[in-house]
Amino acid sequence: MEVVVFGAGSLGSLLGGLLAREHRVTLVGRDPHVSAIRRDGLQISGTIETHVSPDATTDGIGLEADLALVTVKSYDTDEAARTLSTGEFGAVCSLQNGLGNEQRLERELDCHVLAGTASYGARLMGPGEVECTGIGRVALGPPDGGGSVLAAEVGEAFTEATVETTVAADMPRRLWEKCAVNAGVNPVTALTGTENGAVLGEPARPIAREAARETARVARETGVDLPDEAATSALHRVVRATSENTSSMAQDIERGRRTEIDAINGYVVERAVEPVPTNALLVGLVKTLENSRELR
Ligand code: KPL
Repeated sequence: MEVVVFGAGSLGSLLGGLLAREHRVTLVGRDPHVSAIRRDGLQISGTIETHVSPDATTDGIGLEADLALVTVKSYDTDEAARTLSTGEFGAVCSLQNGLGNEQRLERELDCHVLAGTASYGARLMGPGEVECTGIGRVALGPPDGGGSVLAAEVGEAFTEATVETTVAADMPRRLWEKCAVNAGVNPVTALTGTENGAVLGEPARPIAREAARETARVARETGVDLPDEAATSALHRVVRATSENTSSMAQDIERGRRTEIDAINGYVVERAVEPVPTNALLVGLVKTLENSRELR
């Protein structure tokens, strides 16, 4: 299968690199990472050790492939969609944080859009090198749920490349569950400069749990069956498995970058019918921090 990975940051580079063991992959990213990959290939270290030589480019215009994986930050989705619309793809699959990404891709693209979640841990170590900090799982399927031949084909291609993959008929529930976890972990760790594990201790725990419960309530308001208990258990399970990791939002703040708060807690606030005070407070605090550091 020919695969374009649009957004060769940490997760995009890791998954693109793993897929390159079996498929023809083009990574779309920024220099100096792209130049290093073109020159020396991509080194994957950590839990998985391998060296691969995918194509790499900084120019995403006019590309063609069976599949485009979108791994850009959620606030770059509209621009990614416009760039991808200049090319030709059999399918596009979002593997991004937050909610609403697939709908924004669908607005610009006339090919099938799939939704996905990825729990692989990845960290960019330097140009041309990405560390796998934990083998996770990719789940993918139609954004509105149900099955599709296309999702099955993409799932098979991932599995052939030994990427742990589930083809899922319940992507709406999975996306909201992941959002509930991120809504609890990401802003709390970003605001306090702590690792994920801090969220299970006092006094952070009830704040994160309440953010996850509110997210589950909004999921139900939009017709997705996500009980509070499922959201809080997912929060605890993921935090226990990633307790020493720095969340993506905490990394963004640490590195002086804008966060994905709008697509996570901000999306929850926007879609809520009943008040969601914990999510609203977390959005306000993270945006205040971003504004004070001129990150927006
Ligand atoms: O998805 C994550 C993130 O950091 O964005 C979690 C699951 C919280 C792992 O760090």
